[in-house]
Amino acid sequence: MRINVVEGDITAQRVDAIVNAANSSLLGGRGVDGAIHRRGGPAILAECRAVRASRYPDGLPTGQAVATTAGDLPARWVIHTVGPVWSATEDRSALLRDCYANSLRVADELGAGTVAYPLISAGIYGWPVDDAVRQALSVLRSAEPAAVTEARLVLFGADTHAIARQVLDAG
Ligand code: AR6
Repeated sequence: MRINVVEGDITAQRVDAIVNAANSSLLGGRGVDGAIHRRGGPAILAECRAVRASRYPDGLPTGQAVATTAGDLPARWVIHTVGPVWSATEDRSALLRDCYANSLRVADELGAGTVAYPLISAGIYGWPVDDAVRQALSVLRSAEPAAVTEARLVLFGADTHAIARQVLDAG
């Protein structure tokens, strides 16, 4: 699987599946979640409600992932995952890594060839950008999916992209 790191808006990516940094309610929020629901239209929320009612009445657990339609977005599917809130006192990186791995597994099961990820937990949930990039790359680099041939990490804004480039350049 090829890994590409780009600056951009995930809602504009022409890929088979985009990953959403959601919350466990699956009912939308701010950040990338808000942008995906806004640009994808009401079909995404309608399917989120149905998925929640049938499979996750208590909400989607942190680290898990589930797919819906991508509505009006250029992608075919949105894969919703719930990142951990950053903690300075507790190491929650296993949950963050689960988000990348489980989203990739769901994408692979769908037969998606290309998947775009935002930098999960690195906004409202407060994860330091450099470590969030390191965790993402380390999971994706060790993955061996059957269907997915490209994972794209989409960094929002020049500052975040610059930090990601530094992490990449540092190896
Ligand atoms: N495209 C790509 N990345 C984006 C976009 C976009 N359109 N918009 C923001 N980002 P965040 P979290 C970046 O806060 O930290 C929501 O309310 C952003 O700059 O979206 O996992 C949910 O409902 C940052 O680098 O997600 C949850 O309640 C990254 O996406 C909570 O926020 C993640 O920032 C989840 O917080």
